Amino acid sequence: MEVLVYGAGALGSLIGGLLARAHDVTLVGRDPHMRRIRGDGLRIDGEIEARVRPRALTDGTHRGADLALVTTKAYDTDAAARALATGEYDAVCSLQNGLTEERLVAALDPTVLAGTASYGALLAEPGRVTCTGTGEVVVGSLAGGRDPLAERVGAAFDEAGIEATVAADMPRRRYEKLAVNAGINGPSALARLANGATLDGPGGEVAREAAREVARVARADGVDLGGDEAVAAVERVADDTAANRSSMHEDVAEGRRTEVDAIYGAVVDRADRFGTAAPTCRTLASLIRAWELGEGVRES
Ligand code: KPL
Repeated sequence: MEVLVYGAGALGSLIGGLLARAHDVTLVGRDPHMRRIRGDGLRIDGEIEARVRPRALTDGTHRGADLALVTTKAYDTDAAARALATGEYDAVCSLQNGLTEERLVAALDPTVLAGTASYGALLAEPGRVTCTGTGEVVVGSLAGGRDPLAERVGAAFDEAGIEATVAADMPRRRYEKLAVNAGINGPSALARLANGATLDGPGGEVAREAAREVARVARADGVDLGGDEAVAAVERVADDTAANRSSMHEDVAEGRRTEVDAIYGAVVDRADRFGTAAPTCRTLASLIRAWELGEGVRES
């Protein structure tokens, strides 16, 4: 299968590099990462030299592929959609944080699938990726139910030795992942704590309450996700990734823009639309946006 990974930072490069064991993979990302891959190849954990084709984001239009995986930061989704619209794809699958798929659907013709990848990845230096946690990939139809394209994408991951689940209950899983991100990312970034310590300390109640609010929004949206289930998912992921920093913690530590809009903004917008209360997520959204404004990485 021909696969294009759009937004190949740490996670996209890791997934793309692993997929290259069985598929023809093009990575689209930023220099100097792409330049180094062009010169010396992509190394995963210092060992595997993955056979991928690197392209810089600025290299122009894309011819297309069987599958496009979107792994950009959530705030780059519209730019990703504009770039992907110049090529032809059978399917586009998001592996991003936050509820980004609707933006891809609005801008693209091909079927958009939802996905999650519970791998940990770090860009040790340009061209060098470290896998900090092996997980699984889940793909499925945005509307839920069985989808032949999702089955094809799942089989492509399997062929490359990546454990993949093709889920018929993707709407519930998307909200569960949103609950995990809402529970862990904001509190860990504001308290500058690793994921495990965030849940164990005073921020733990904020994290659990944020997850309960996401579950309430999910139910208002017709998706069956219980508050206790959402809290259990947050606790499980915090436990599995106890020593890691969340992506929002990393962003704040590096003085970068965060994914606040695609995570807390999405919860608050939906809560307003469905008439549900989400005071904890609203407060977290305000605090993180205030930090971004103060840092000069946000315009308004
Ligand atoms: O997705 C994550 C992130 O850091 O963005 C995890 C580790 C699951 C925490 O929410």
